[in-house]
Amino acid sequence: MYKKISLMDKEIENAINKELFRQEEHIELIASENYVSEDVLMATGSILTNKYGEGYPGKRYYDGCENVDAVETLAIERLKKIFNVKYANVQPYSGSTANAAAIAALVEPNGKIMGMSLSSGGHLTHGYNVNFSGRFYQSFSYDVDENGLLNYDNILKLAKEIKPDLIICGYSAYSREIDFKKFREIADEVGAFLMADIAHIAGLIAAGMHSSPVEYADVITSTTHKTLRGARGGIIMTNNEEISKKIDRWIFPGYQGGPLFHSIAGKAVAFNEVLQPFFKIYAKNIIKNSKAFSNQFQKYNVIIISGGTDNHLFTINVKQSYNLTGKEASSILQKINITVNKNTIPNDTQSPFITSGIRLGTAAMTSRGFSENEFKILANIINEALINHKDDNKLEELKLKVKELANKFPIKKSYWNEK
Ligand code: DSN
Repeated sequence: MYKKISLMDKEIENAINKELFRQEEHIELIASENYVSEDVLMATGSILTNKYGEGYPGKRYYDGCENVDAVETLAIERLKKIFNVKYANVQPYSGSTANAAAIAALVEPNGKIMGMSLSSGGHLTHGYNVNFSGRFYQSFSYDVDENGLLNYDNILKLAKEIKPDLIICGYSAYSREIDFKKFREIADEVGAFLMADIAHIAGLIAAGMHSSPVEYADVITSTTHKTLRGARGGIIMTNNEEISKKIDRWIFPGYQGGPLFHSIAGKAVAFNEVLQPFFKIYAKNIIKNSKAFSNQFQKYNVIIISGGTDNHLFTINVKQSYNLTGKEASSILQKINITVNKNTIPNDTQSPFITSGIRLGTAAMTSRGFSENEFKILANIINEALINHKDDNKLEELKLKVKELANKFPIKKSYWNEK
């Protein structure tokens, strides 16, 4: 269990401790969240936050960097080992700055990029019109087909019409395995670079539970805090030396200033955990749980986008299943201590703020020890709540069940003893 903190600043202390209580009492199903170990927390909250060190290990613009050099070098070496890559940059403050630097390393301003649309499950940084990626580049998007699946023939056809400089694969809300080899073939056919943003599935790839893009993508970006269960931030990897130099320059001095060494230390500690045998078991359980969870919903005739899941998440069409918007469904679940996020579905008629879907992920609760059985119970609770959302007594009864379940599976201090 995480501990309460004590600060001179009582207002912030109070908000943090209330958040600790919220995290413990709620069932967390946001697919991009997780519970880091106390070691990761400690490294992230360490005195490394005091240090400046623009540049890279051995080549800094400041003195006194010998210790942070050791931290950053360990982070880089561990990351290279996890994914079997030659070059890694661990400085991105977030997945978004990682993507900004990676795209800049591959495409000139106003060049053409092609990624999946937001409503099909893509990310803002893959070309959305109000994001840098849609403002500084000519952006084009592909969608999933009528079954909610990637259709590689359609993507190739579009790529031939557009002739993009860069194709982006890897998504925020796509529940099926990605065929990176097919994406490479499409990119080769139209002379484009290929970038894989594995933010969501990085932990599954690291554990060998999802195929790896390393052989196929020119550049791979990720966050470190989703299935990878590390400190919040981003990373970029490549096997191409020339591209790696451009990436380093686009991170610093291109988009960022001083590295956040406390965050890099938190990443490094998590990478060491990812390299341990227990992490493989964890990743396997995430997928097992996700399949059991979505299968249970299907027993209640709930519509899952793409018909199921191969990874840690899936999206429910709540409009068709319960006649609710995503916003309504997520607010109902919040009332009974279940946290999800509203999510657009393919060809959504609602705005991203309302949506017709909710996205559910199993990475966080698998960290707390949930197995298939608990996820089946949870599917039943969610289904009951969304059907009976006007019945306050029913919601109260379900909330008690959720609290009981959450208390039975406290947040863990460490994952090292897991078998
Ligand atoms: N915001 C993240 C997610 O929830 O998937 C992606 O960056």
